[in-house]
Order: sequence, then structure tokens, then C-alpha cells
Amino acid sequence: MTNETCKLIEKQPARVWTEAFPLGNGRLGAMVFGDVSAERIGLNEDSVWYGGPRGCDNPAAPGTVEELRKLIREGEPQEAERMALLHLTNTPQYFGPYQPLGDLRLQFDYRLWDSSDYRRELNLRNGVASVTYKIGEVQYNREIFSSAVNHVLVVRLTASEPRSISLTARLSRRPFEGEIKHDHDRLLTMEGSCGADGIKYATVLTSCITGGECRTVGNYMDIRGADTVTLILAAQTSFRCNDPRMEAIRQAESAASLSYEQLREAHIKDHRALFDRVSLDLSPQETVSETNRDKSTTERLQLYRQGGADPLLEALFYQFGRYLLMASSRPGSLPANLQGIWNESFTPPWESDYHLNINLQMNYWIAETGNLPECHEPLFDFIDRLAANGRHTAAALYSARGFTAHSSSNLWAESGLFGAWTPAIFWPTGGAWLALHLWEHYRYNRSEDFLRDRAYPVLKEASLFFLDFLTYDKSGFLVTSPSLSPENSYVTDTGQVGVLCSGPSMDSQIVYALFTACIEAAEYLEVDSMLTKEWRSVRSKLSPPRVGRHGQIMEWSVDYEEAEPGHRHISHLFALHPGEQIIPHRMPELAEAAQRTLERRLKNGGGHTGWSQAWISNFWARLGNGDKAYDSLRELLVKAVHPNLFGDHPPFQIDANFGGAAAIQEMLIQSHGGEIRLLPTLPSSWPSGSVRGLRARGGFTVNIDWRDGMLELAEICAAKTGECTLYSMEPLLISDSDRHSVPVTKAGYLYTFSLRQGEMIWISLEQRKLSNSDDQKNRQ
Ligand code: FUC
Repeated sequence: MTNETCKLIEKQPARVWTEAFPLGNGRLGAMVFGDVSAERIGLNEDSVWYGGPRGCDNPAAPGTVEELRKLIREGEPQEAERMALLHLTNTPQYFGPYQPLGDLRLQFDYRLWDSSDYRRELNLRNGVASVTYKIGEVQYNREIFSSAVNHVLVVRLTASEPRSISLTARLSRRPFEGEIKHDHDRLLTMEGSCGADGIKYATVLTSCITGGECRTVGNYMDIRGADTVTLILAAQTSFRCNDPRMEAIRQAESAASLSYEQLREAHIKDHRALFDRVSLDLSPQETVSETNRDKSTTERLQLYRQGGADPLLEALFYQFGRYLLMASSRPGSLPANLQGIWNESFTPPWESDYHLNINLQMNYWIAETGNLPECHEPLFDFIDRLAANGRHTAAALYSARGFTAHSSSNLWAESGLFGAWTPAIFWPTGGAWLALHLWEHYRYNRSEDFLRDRAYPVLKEASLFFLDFLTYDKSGFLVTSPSLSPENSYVTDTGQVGVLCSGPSMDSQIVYALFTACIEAAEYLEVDSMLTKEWRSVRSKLSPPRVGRHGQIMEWSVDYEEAEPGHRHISHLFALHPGEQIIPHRMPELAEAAQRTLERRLKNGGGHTGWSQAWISNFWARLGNGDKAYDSLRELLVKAVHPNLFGDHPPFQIDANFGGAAAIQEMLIQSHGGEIRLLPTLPSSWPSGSVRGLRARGGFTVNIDWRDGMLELAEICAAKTGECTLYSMEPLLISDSDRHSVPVTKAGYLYTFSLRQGEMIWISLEQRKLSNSDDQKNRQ
């Protein structure tokens, strides 16, 4: 994508929050509305959560698990749920939400109707939002960015005529205003706290102007007749430092000692170093000038919703996903929550928390393939804290070793059972699923140090919990109990609707993946041979994916009817995606059952939330049905995005952005199951295109060009010396960069060859070469 196509563009200010443009440096977020006279920049800082840690495992817990297992065995799930609510839920039962930091409000002297030539842009490649307009003959420009280099938000105001910029600036946090202070004429601060035991925050605004005057009065910074204005905003909380005010002032003043050009240049350099690693072109013939140059993103979305094709918009959605991950998850920040870091409400939906039964994981599905591995790191830091808390929870609730975490968590990485909504909360497998993210990071990067020091200890601890917690069911399989299939209910033969169960399929599949990771990691590191034997033995007793009465993958260990056959969660297809226990070309019967499962869910109204539709697109991609994967992606863009392209649950939830972007990747490259597949499931809507910089498991970076629905040329570059295995049903030509063929071992559709660190290998189709030479002959 070019500079021109990698932008969100609007011709009017945002009227509502979901039209505003998001900015972020991982920690400090902003939503730019762009009003000409009354600019509002919504502010967030990732650690501004209400209330302190709630971690107190229920003292009534000991002995409960055995009672619950008995009730489940006896077909009394509702009594089991009643008992579990009393004995297992955390006390106190709820934690506080993620909250806004406030707003930066700028009041200018002129009105919107005085303006002309208005334009608002979010440049994804630069990570800069801009607003431009004219008042009479004077051209005004605003540029705003959140710098990960200098840790501040920067707002730059310029005008084509000297002395033309006058405004008042203030910090607000309605209805929970903090205390305003101004130490001197260029420094305004707001301080407050989020509940008696919650974190304390400090927001600091400082300005650098040329020409004109600036002074602070009451709640305001008042700027008159300036040539240029640079506002610098810093924010800190007691989550990271003892004196947030001093630290924020230090950051603001240190940034203010640099020129605007220095701040901007450093920001763009840092931003592009990550963003530019991947480029995606889904419509090489189409140039932006022919189609959409003059259309706003909102207009393009409207046309798309009316059935128009817009591959540039689809590629924009992909890059927007990468942009959002960079903006909401950078080394040192907290992981992206349900809304990334952008939240307008003091009582947001689901507390804008961390949901561990799909949503938090989905947020990171693009991190590795999308070449942003460092953006995955905040999740690993979070998992470390979750594991520390989860050790206590495992011991207190289940008398088990290792660690466990349930379906939701918060700033404090708490691992207990929060809330009262039974279909979600009694699920001890959230920590295990998260632990697999460390394993994925290793598989893509192959750093032995990371595996030994970070990933393996967490994987091992997650597994210890299940070694103690698994229990035999009636059919002799080792299963989790009590647990549930997030967030669905089943109907027993006697008509009872149950949630708690023994052996939900998702758990067996996650534990299978976990033990597999542990075995491979331990063998590679040459440690824990006894434990490895135990993992192997226990893994062989887990219940495998099984086919039920509708030809579907069974969701529970008993072939119950689902209470909601069109449920948004499709947890029992974890084995298909993101797991890899079902690989269609190796196990066609299970793939067929997975397809039935999807069709049945969809027939009954499934996929009605943004994230669910995104997951469905990934499932179809894994099943090798590119057109269906594309249809789901299209459905997502048609029904589940806001005007600013934020995902819509509804309401706004960011997982659809990440899950949808992941589906696009999954259509272009897959690298699970020990084999890389180039263009595994290209939809017919993208006959030609190119992608550069995607990464594959094994430590490879891949560029792919395709034409007329077929591979034209791929380049694979190895980050580490090793072997690469490609799967292709079309015969491949594999050569080095001098076009000399390299030694390849071929077994069926598998091609295996060696690469040295940094070496680039070229892949093309035999068939393509023949048809190209035919073309040439015909032309002669
Ligand atoms: C899960 C989903 C809901 C929502 C919530 C935040 O519970 O079932 O749809 O996304 O997370």
C-alpha cells in the first residue's frame, strides 16, 4: 500500500467517539475528534483502572471441587452451579473497570461554519492524525501523535499567517474531575485517584509557542496570537511510579526541550520501523486515483455495504489492525484490553477488561505473522503476573500445583473467579491458553533464551495445574471438571439446561496443545525427562475431538444438544484454529465435522458479534475455503465496524479488528503443523496481489506475489539457519537468488530444504514457468 492508501480520511469532524481517530504509543492513547472550534482529544492511559486488587480466594472453597464433580456426574448441573457460585467466586466478587484519563479540550475563536476545505486524516504509516481547514484565507493545520520515543502526546498547531493562533486549552475528566494546578505559565496539571484503593494519576500539559503569549489562568492555558503552538501532554500513574506528578512533569519537560521537528522525526522513525515491515497490496491494477481518492473512509464503507468491491479498504483494514496493535501494546505497556487502550466510559461494557476465553488471545493473533513480535511482549509480562496470582488460586480453589486463571482479569492480573454470570466464569483454562502465546512467540522467533527463561517455566507451571486437576470421566478419558464450554449451555436428556460439565472439548484441546508444547520444549532444552514421560502418558488419555449426532465436532464430552446452537463462541473448534490438532488434509473426517459445526452455528444465527465473525473467517481459512473466509471478512466489514473502522461487537470491541486482520493473513500464509503453505486459501476476490514481510513459524520472513489466482513468486528469508518445509499440491521450483535450484527433499506434497541465516530462497510454480515461456513463445 502506498502512503496515499494507508490512511483514514474524513471530510468532517467526528460527531461521536467512534468516528474519532485513535492514536497511541502502547500506553498513552488519544481519540482525535477534529472539531474546528472545539477540539476534543479523548485521553487514555493504560493503567487507569478503578479500584485496587480484589484478590481474595473464597474461603469456602476447600472441598468444593469434589462435591461439584459428584453433582455433575449425577446430572445435577444447576445445583452444581448454585454451589459453585457460593463457594468459588472471588470475595469481593467484582473488580473495577478500565477508565478514561480524561479529555484535552481546545477552544478556538472561530466556528466550524467559518471554515472551508476541511480534511481529517489518520496516516497509519506515520502514526499521525491531522486536521486541516481554512478560515478565510488562512490555512490552519493540526498534527497530533503519541510518541513511544518521548512518552508524550504532541499536538502541533500551525497557520499560514503569523499571529493567527489563539485558543484556550484545558484538561477535564467529567464527571470525576481531578485537582487542577498550574506551577507556572506553561504548565497545567490534573491529579486524582480512581477510588480509595485505586491508582493515582497525574496529567500534565505544557506548551511551546512561537510569537504570541501563553499564560495559565484558573483551569485554563490561554494562548493568544501565536505563530505556532506545540502542546505536550504527559500522564503517569502510581501503577508505575511513586510520584506520578513529578514523573509526568519530567517527561513533559524533557519532551518540551526538543523542537517539534525532532519529536516528530523521532516518532515517525520509530513508528515506521515497525509498521513498514509489512506491506499488502490486494489490487495491483487499481490505483487510488481512479477509485477512491476523493472519498472519505465513511463513504467507502457505505459503498462497500451496498455491495461494492474495495480491496484497498480490505487491505486498509488489515494495516489498521497492525496499527492498532502497535498503538495499544508496546514493550513496557499493559496488554491491549477489550478496547485496546481507547475507552470513553467510566462504566465500560465488560469493564473493558481482559477476557481470557477468546478476546485477549484474539488481540494477539496478528502479532507474530504480522511481524510485530515486540508488540506481543506486554502480554508475556501480564502472563507472568497472572501466573504469580494464579498459583494461589490453583492451591486455594483446586488444591493443585501450578497456576490457573479464569475467564476475566484486570490491571492487577487477577486469576480468580470474578462476576456471577455462570456460563463464563467457572472456566479454569484461561491461563493455559495464554501460556501457549509464549510458545507461539518462540516458534516464530526461535530464541532459545526466550524458550528457556520465559516460555518454558510458564508452560510447565500451566501444565502442572492440569496434571493435578484432570480427572477420569465415565468413558475413561482424563478431563477437566468442573469446567464449561465458554459461554454456551447444554440440554440434558431430562431437559435440564446446564453450564458446568466435565470434559468440555475446548479444554481437552487446549490441554493437548499445552502438553504438546511442553514436550517439544523440554525435549529441545533437554530438561525434565520424567515429566515429559508423564505429559506423554496423560496426553494420550485426553479425550480427542469426536464427531456427534449432527456430524459436528462435539462441544462437550457427552453429545448434548446446545442450548444455543447459533452461539457466538465456537470453542470446540479450537483444535482447528488457533490450535492445530485438526489439520484438514491430514484428517479429512474431522475437517468435515468442523465444517458441519461451522455451518450449523451459522445456520442458527452464529457470528453475530464482530469477534465471532472474525474467528469464523479464520476457521474457513484453515478449512481451505478462501471464498467463505472472504465472505466472513466482508460480513465483518459490512456489519461490525464503526466509521473509524473500530470493531463493533456491538458495542465497540477491538478483538474484531485483530481477529479480522488475522483472517486476512491466514488466507495468504499458514505455517502450522510443521509446514508452510503459501496462498493456502486465496479468495477469488483477490486474484492478484502481493504481500511483503509476513512471518512464518520456524523463523522465516516471506514475500509473496500472485497473479490470476496463482503464485507468481515467493521469497523466503531465514532468521536462523535451519530447515524449511513447504506444503504445495502444485509442483514447485525452489531456487537460490541466483536462480540455481537448491537441494530439496520431496515427500508427497512436502518440500524440505535448508536455509542459512539470512539466506533468501525463491519459490515459483513449475506450471507458471511453463505458461510464462508459452506466453513468450506466442509473442515471438
Ligand atoms: C465474551 C463474549 C462476549 C463479549 C465479552 C467481552 O464473554 O462472549 O460476546 O465479547 O467476552
